[in-house]
Amino acid sequence: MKKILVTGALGQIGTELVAKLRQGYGVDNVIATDIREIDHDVVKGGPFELLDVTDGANMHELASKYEVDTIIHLAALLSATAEEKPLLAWNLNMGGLVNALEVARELNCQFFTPSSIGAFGPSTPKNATPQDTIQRPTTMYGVNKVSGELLCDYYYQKFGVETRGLRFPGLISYEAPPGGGTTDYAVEIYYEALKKGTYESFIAEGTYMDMMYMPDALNAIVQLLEADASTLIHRNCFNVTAMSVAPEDVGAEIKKHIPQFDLRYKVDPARQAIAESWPDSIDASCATAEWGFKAQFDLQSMTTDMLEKLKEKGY
Ligand code: AKB
Repeated sequence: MKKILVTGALGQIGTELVAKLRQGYGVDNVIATDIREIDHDVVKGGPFELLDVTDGANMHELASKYEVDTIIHLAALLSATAEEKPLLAWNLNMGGLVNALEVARELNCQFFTPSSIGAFGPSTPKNATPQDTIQRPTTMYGVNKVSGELLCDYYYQKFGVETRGLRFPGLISYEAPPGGGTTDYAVEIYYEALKKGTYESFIAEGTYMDMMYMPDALNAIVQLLEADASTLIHRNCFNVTAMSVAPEDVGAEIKKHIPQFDLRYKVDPARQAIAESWPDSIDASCATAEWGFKAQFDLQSMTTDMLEKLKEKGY
């Protein structure tokens, strides 16, 4: 039986992952932690502790107290915020990661942390970006992600920590909003389409990036954590994706449900520059071959579900 500590549990991924893990492994076996406490199921529906991930001693104390055997480390600043506050991003993203890896080493825990398409840069092949390729990102977030991938490799090779990870594309979801990411337009567009019938995209027309619907992301995390180690050639940074889309593709799909929907553009140069440094589409065939990754949702089925779920929430 797994006993799992999750950091950043109130973020976009954590909010839904904690619910899924509690359902699968039992409420008392999932310890949610975050730097803030709010009135939410993640806090009220099972064990919850306040944790600043830059405080390694407190992380160790909590992991020992609950006798966890798995750490899922999600707390991090996303790309656009990291670019605005690079020093904070380095300290939080790298400091938090090394603390979490140290706790995993000391307590012999399995370990998961997400990497990102942000780990690629302008010199990376733009289309069908391979699993193993050039990684010279030009953003602080990308520097953090490549360093994180290498650090996880190091903890596995040097100390035998069972580290695993995925390079996530933009994640689209309706439970908790993302914050400070470059791909956030692809979430905001659904909310605004229902609220106002119009959306002003901060990413330019024709800019392709990979995306995935949250249920596929959550399944991928659980599937990779449960994968037989002997099948894994790669370990910490599997490319995973469900679709490669530009804003107008998402807009056109929304229009099928809301014909009057009007998509406009007010490009944010900072986020546009980040988007242009990332691949247009990545190749996830190693994840498929090594542990059976397969996304269920494409743009069409995701859009139908997103709009339905948001309407149920009153949008
Ligand atoms: C971001 O836009 O920063 C994230 C990511 C792709 O890692 N959603």
